[in-house]
Order: sequence, then structure tokens, then C-alpha cells
Amino acid sequence: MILYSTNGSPYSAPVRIVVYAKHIELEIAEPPGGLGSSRFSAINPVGTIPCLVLDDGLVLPESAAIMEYLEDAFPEPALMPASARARAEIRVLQRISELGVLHHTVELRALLKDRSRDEAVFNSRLTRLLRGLASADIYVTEKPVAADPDLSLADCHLAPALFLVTRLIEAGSIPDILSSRPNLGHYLERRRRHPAIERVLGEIAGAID
Ligand SMILES: N[C@@H](CCC(=O)N[C@@H](CS)C(=O)NCC(=O)O)C(=O)O
Repeated sequence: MILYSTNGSPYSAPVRIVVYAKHIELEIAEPPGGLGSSRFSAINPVGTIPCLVLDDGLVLPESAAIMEYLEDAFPEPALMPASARARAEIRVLQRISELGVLHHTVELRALLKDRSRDEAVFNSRLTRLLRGLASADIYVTEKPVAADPDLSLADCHLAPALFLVTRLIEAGSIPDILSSRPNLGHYLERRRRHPAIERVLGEIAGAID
């Protein structure tokens, strides 16, 4: 199996946390020719990373789908609980983390690089990130499904997403939107003690600094 990924790719980080947490032996490679190249498009017509290519040739893009596949194919250690109810809760937090926090953080980072950006667009994106953080806070606070000692698929999305938010705050690029959400800060501190999360946060930091 080959996982196409780069250390600085926000969507690849959750998948590498799963790979490291489960000690899965696979090759991790940067997209040949780079993102957008015809060489990589020949491998993954969708053109995005992360992308997992199975030994039988099946090509899987989309981080959440890859993580579910790895959970099914390599069940130990389990990153999903046993009951349907608890699994549903993890999926809710994972969706919020990916679509409500990580996605808007990635878009804000892209807007920050655009000198001719429209501030109204930037502020609208920031508002949506605030809403995603508020949603994540509900689940981390009232239903601490992602704060259990055991790692979950939701943690794999939420921890790097929050880490990237803290980087934007530290750089002064956005206001300190986590100061009113101390539970999320505490959550990140707890979760980054997991070796797989700490390793990937280090990889991200090394790539974006
Ligand atoms: N929804 C996708 C998003 C993947 C994504 O946008 N990845 C970025 C890198 S972090 C990428 O490949 N961008 C290149 C492109 O969109 O052409 C996922 O979760 O895997």
C-alpha cells in the first residue's frame, strides 16, 4: 500500500495519525511530480492528497473514507467504539472537525496568502470557523467522546485542525478565537500527549514553519 501525503497537508494529517496509531506498515510518499501534475493525476484522477493506493490497485482519495477503510482493514487498536450509538457520536464530532473546523481553517490559510483578498470573504470564513469551533466545543465539553483515553477517528481530525487554528492565532493572522473556548485548548493539550498525534503535529510544524 502507498499513502500519498505531504507533511504540510492538513487533510493528510488525520490519515497519518491513524497509520501511526495502528502501526500500519505502508509506504508514505509525496505525490510524484507534485500536486496538480499529470503524473499524479495518472495515479489519482481526483488529484488530491491524501490518497491511498491498495496493493490490488484500488485508489482511495478522501481522508475520512481512507480512515474508515484503515479502521475496517486494521481493526487493532480500535479507533471506533463498539456500540452503534457511540460510533454515531464519534462520526458527528469527526464531521464537525473536518467540515466545520479543518475545512474553514484551510480556506483561511489560503485567503491569507492572497494579497488581493476580499475582507468580507475572509470574515465570512472566520465566522464559519467560529461556528465550527462552537459545535466541536459542545461535543468535547458535554459529551467527551473524543477526550477518552483511547484515541478515536474524531480525535484524528480534530487535533490537527485545532493545532492549525492555534498556529493562525499565534501568527496574529486571526483573533484569539480559542480564548473563549478553554475546553478546546485543554482538549488539544491532552490529545497531543498521544504519540501518534504528537508525531504528526511535529511533522506539520516542520513543514509549515
Ligand atoms: N476532502 C478532501 C480534501 C483533500 C484536499 O483538498 N487536499 C489538498 C491538500 S491538503 C489538495 O490535494 N489540494 C490540491 C487540489 O485540490 O488540487 C479530503 O478530505 O481528503
